[in-house]
Amino acid sequence: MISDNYKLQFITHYNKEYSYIDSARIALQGGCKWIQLRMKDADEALLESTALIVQSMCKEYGATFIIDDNVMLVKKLKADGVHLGKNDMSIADARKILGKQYIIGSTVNSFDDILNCLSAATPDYFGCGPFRFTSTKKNLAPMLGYDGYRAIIDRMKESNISIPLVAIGGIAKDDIATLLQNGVNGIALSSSVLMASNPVEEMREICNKIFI
Ligand code: TZP
Ligand code: MG
Repeated sequence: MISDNYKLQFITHYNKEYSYIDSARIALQGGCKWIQLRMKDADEALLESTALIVQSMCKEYGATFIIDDNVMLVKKLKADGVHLGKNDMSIADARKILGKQYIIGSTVNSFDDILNCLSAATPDYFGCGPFRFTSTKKNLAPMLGYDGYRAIIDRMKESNISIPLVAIGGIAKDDIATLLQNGVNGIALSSSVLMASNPVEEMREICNKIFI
């Protein structure tokens, strides 16, 4: 069973107003309990120094802290886990390095990706998307929409696959109820919070939609 804390993941990002660290602080102040530090354009030193700051903020708020891509940094900092895409270290290799105590998330864009991943290893959750277009991520896979998620979840049920599926990509507050009704287990988002006129309040309202 996916614990309540894993129903909502905030992905760090930046814009004209907010830095990566600001974005994590906003999410935590708004009540999010799961932060993924994603800094595609950062070198190793900047990633590590930012990770240390965001990790201590997450500890202060009792939130789970995972890092995108970088298994060795997760191990070095004793973060809570890692999120890996299809071109990153394999889930099997990451599991060998991190063991079962760490969260390992895997990006998938289709049911075939899920089968492919499971043929080698078992992640703790799938990050599945994109729901719709977003400029936060480059080289987006085709959009899934509600129908795409329904089809993937139906096939997971037929195959008795019960690993939590977290929807991602272009998700805004008003999409959440329908996505959950369609069977997704959790939501990951970033830009709809950072682009809101009051991002902390936006995150609070999103938490209320998910945790009530
Ligand atoms: N993968 C697909 S979208 C995304 C990632 C990591 C980032 C979050 O997207 P958004 O649209 O800012 O919520
Ligand atoms: Mg990656």
